[in-house]
Amino acid sequence: MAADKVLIIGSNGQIGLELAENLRKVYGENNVVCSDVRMLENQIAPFELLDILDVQRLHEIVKKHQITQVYLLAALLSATAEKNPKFAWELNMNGLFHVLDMAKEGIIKKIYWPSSIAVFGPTTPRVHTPQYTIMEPNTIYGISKQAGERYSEYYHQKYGVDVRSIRYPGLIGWKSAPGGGTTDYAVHIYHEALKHQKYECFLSAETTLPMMYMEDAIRATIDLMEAPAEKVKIRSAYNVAGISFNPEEIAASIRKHIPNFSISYQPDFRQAIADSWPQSIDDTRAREDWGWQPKYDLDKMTAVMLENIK
Ligand code: NAD
Ligand code: AKB
Repeated sequence: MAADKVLIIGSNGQIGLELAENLRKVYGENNVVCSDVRMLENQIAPFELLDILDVQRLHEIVKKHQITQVYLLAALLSATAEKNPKFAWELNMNGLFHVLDMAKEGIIKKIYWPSSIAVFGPTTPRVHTPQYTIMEPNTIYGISKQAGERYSEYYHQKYGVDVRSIRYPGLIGWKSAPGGGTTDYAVHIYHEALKHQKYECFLSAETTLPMMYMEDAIRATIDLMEAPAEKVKIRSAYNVAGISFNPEEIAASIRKHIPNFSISYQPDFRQAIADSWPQSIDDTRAREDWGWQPKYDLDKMTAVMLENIK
């Protein structure tokens, strides 16, 4: 049987850069093709320039490299999407349709498409949010993720498409910069702590959100994609939990390494987005179905973040 060949779409973003590094270890360097609308100075190869809205170019690349699996990461995140809701809907939905349709036609075999805790909304129970619960997202990003989940499940049930997804919490890593989300503060804070020993946070002190260290998120993604199909019982998207904390708690964790670190608060429009999201997540189904378990807590993540950014 021929080896799996993977295409990452949106490979130069916060998740894509780390995912590419790890998928290259699993499938081999030449079997992971990166693609994005922008090229980096130190771009790893093989790489193709691709706008996911250009369906013809997508087909050309898939054919050229004989791609079997697609990881679709190109999207506008919550804060950026609120500034350009029409385009966010177009990018987040049409990108997914292009890839789902290729799988429906049998051109590709497997899809990974990330969802988000943004699928939940202000009427959702906020603590230990269950897999199945009230979902009334009130951001354009959350609405697009919820619609994407419904479409993914529909394509699986109706056409047998092997599509898999995780509702990521806010992701935190040191190798790449975040791309316009509400949880981005939890990355910026480490850089500012090391540079200036202070940080002005755009969320209030008590805003607790679900978060996860990037290494855990990448491991969850690859574990889900490698799991036997019969174990993947949820084809909308799985809840996964890592760490829940608020700005005051991450600041306290940083102070264990930088005692004079100070934090101040200037909440902006992102506060309303954060207030509509859960504080913690029940990920029982991911643990039961494909063995998910996080490895990082807040202090362990802080130590690794500070050490590496330094
Ligand atoms: P990011 O913004 O850092 O990266 C997105 C990448 O997509 C960028 O490199 C960008 O250049 C590229 N891109 C944009 N438009 C494109 C287009 N038309 N065609 C091809 N590429 C395009 O985002 P990320 O944080 O890496 O997120 C990736 C996915 O994971 C998104 O679907 C996002 O909603 C989801 N997600 C991320 C987080 C998080 O905390 N980072 C949490 C939940 C879900
Ligand atoms: C964002 O803040 O938009 C993302 C997410 C939780 O989906 N980090």
